[in-house]
Amino acid sequence: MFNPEIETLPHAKLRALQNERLRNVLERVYENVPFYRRMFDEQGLKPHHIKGVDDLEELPFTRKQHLREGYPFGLFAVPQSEIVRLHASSGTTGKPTIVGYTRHDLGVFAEVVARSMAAAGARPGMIFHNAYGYGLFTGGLGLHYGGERLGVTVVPVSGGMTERQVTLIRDLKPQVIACTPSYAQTLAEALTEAGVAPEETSLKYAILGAEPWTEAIRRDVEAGLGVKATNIYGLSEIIGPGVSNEDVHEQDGAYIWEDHFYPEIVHPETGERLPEGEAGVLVLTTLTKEALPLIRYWTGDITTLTREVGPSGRTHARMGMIRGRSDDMLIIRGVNLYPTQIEEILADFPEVALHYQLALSRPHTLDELELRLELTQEAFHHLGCDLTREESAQVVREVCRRVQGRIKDTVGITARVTLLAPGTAPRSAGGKLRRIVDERSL
Ligand code: ADP
Ligand code: K
Repeated sequence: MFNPEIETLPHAKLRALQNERLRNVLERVYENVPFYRRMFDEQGLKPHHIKGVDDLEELPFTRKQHLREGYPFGLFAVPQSEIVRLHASSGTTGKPTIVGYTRHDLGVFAEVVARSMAAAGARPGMIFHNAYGYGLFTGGLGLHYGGERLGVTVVPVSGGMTERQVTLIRDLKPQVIACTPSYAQTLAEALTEAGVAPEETSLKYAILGAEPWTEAIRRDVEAGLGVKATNIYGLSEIIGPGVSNEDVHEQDGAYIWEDHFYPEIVHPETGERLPEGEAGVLVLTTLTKEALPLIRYWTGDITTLTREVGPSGRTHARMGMIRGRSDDMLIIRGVNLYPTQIEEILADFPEVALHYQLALSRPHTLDELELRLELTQEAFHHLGCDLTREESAQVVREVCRRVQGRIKDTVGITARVTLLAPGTAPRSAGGKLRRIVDERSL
């Protein structure tokens, strides 16, 4: 364990620590974040009315939409001069969600990732191949500084360029790797193709997250890379990856580092707290964040929670694998995508009708996105009557290319775009166009 004292803190002490930290964070958001002051005022409450985590139910949820309304820094609780780093994740529309960290927050981030990596099997002195994306995403830098804190040798590979990754794995002989589960499958195949058998790789531990996965994928990665794989979970709004991680000897629920993040599971429709073990939406409250403290943040991720002490002796709550989403957010190669982002882009293309179909498949190990669009009647008529066949084919290609470019530029995902005649996208029996066709079998 990276921090045995905290990770095994008896329940009563952990609860007392959480309550004290919660009261502190509520005072701070009331003083410094107009959104939260309004929220308390509207409930007729003052921060001191909430004595501890059991009283949290009296407060409403904070949602992605509130971050969007305050874009970019509206929910920050400290002046910009105290922010030492920004990251971003997908917003529901063209603007991303911006998150910020004080120096203290970055210390917490490194600490919880170090705990996560240690739980995953990493030890000081090991070599760590970090194939999470660097940049505005929290993944790359999050694992990077957590790795440094733990004391591993970090190789900041980032995502992509699979051949180079294979070379680095063969030559540098890392014991630990972090990436998305689907990319781990891709790497396993590339290693096999390069003539490296799973039992010959130096790799021992894989830390996988950023997208949903299953026990079947775990078996596949473990066999393909010759590793033990654990689930790392997190989201930028709360801190990034490292909100929770499984223990490599248990592989039975990811420990949520509860001295920093207080979890609840609530009913996706009523918002009521659910009894332990029932599946619902994970709601998280940050207990120590300075720059962007969030109270009862609605993650949208569906899972279960247990507070039973784990076999490792850790007392923190454990969450199951993510089973789905309460909203229509899609995750494509670890990158979040909201259909509303696509709608906003399409609004700029008058040739294209507003009903579209997003088709997702995983023909091999990685996700593919196809966007099926229909021409408007008017555009279709124009192409058919005013232009030659060749000219209209040219126009269609051009529109597809521009839509693809805009998606790539705003969301960072390469989509295959097809443009169809009006009314010809495949519809269900009732004649309704299914907007999302997700054919990835997880
Ligand atoms: P990250 O880079 O950690 O994926 P984002 O903020 O971009 O952070 O995305 C967070 C979302 O990604 C989560 O709300 C969840 O839907 C998904 N996610 C992250 N980790 C996992 C995981 N281990 N299993 C399933 N989904 C995950
Ligand atoms: K993600």
